[in-house]
Amino acid sequence: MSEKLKQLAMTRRGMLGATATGAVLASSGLGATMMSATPAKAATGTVHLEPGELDDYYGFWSSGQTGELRILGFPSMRELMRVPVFNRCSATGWGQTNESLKILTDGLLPETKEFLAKRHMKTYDNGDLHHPHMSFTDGTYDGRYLFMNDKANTRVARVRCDVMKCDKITEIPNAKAIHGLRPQKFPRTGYVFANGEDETPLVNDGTILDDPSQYVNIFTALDGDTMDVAWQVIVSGNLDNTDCDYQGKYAFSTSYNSEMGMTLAEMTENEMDHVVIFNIKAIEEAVAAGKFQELKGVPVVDGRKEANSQFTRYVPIPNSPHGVNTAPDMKHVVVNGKLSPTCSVIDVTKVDALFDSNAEPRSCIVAEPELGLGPLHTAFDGKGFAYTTLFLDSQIVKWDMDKAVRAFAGEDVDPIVTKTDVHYQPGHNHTSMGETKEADGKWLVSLNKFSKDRFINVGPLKPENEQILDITNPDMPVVHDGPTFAEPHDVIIVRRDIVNPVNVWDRNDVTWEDARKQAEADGVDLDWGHDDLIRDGNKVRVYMSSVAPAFSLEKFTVKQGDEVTIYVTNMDDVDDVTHGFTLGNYGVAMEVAPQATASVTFTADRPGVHWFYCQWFCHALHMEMRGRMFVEPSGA
Ligand code: CUK
Ligand code: CUA
Repeated sequence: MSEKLKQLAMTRRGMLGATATGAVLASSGLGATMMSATPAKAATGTVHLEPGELDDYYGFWSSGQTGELRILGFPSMRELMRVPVFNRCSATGWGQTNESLKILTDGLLPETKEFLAKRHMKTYDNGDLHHPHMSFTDGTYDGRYLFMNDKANTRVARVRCDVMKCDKITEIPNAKAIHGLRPQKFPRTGYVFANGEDETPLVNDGTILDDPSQYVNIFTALDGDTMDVAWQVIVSGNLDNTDCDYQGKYAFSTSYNSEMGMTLAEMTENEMDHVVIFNIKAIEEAVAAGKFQELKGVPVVDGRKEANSQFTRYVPIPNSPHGVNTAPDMKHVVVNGKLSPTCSVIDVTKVDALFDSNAEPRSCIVAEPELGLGPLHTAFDGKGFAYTTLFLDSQIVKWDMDKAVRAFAGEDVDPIVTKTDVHYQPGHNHTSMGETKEADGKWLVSLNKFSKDRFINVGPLKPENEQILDITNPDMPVVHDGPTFAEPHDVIIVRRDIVNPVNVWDRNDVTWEDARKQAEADGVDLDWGHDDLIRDGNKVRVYMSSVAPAFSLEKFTVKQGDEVTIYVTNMDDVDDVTHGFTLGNYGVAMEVAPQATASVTFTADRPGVHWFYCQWFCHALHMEMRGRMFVEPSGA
């Protein structure tokens, strides 16, 4: 074993050891005192809201392997809504209704559709959603869309902020495992940048298997307006996290596997990995000039090191960097070292020279403060301070960016301001408005991977723990613990005046365009009360409207084996009067929000009397909001 590898093995053991020790301490009841090395700090800011009070911020949370987006009121941390995206949702029928299936299937690659069809599946029903980010205009959130990745099945999704529903999902061709994702900040989004994390052959059809020398990684830019892939770049090394500048010129991606290793030892071999800088204008020019190869309908350019192109530059960064975060000063980009105790700070004004005069790649690095063990992600307060999560140390470290730059230039100053213990092992952290030029320096939330002893025991699978730190207080105290289910990686905290969802759907919404067209063809006007059954061979279309507390149809009859589509339109034009449609013992359920139309298709292969009911408590007579489907046995 090389010296380097031994050190790494030590580090890894240290990492796992910390966890195991914590668990043992927790079970002995000593965890809290033992793990909190520093005395408790006095809290000033309050996250507590009186009943009826509203939060100042929206928190948009990822949910990792749960596959959904979550909306929390912030700083109260009250969970307000779950927005199903890559997952299947029992409450809303996401993944079952025709409207959601269209969104979940339209953007799949033909080969994926074929693969799923063989498994009798229409779409994937899992996802791994790490990074939710809002669209930008001129360097700050604009309240139009949220974009998010699916690492599990290589997709990017968009959620409309007017109705808080997913409206587009695109499977990314050529790449594998979309991980890091950020929207362009300037002039607007614009592009959504997405990293492929896992290395595979460029044409991954089985002709190349265990030959990593022929593997590549792909950086993708989607058009945030259409959700089509605009272009892709082949890179050297893999890609982890990404961010971009405030000038609209460059995007930055970390690589923890510059080695292109396949085993842990190989992946962690080099002292230095890198950040890839993408030159957006150079890539756009090449694409416009037709200088690309087309692969699965997408323009792909070669930005690998050996290609010596103007598309990319590779800046060496110590040891398996992870997060990359652009500061609200619109000048500095912080690259978090992970296995190195440092963060490397890029000055974006020094990046031009890398491309224009082939300046030495590390000449854009203006600071590299040593912060502690396991720096993963950095957040900002807009006042010149940065806040980095230290995974191994279980701390948030506050540091002064200007002092870090001066120290790097040789001045004898210490950039570290203070450290606060968090519980335990933080991954991402985020500050209020912190990834925009309007960072307000009020709150920081730390997303901790382990909760151990912080909550009453719920068995071997523990929640994670999310803590809020008051960063207006120089002591940076923890003012809130909040458990959360698997497994938020990231969050954004958005001022509430930026987000303005509607209360009821617009009847003309595009979501149920297909239903509207079919109804028109069937002579049914969905915008007025209706109760129609259209038979079309063995296809039956049942149209009903709902007004609390009744469906317009009390009963309808189909034949065994019919393909039945139920369309339900909620005619209630009132805030918060959502109805539902659940068909008993048919595995059918869907949400029908005010003024919405939803539909579901199934085969009526179970004869008999089957009750349907509204599953959203909508009225004093909600229980009575039900009806019967008669299925005549075939041959009857
Ligand atoms: S990654 Cu999870 S802790 Cu997927 Cu943003 Cu860093
Ligand atoms: Cu309608 Cu319950």
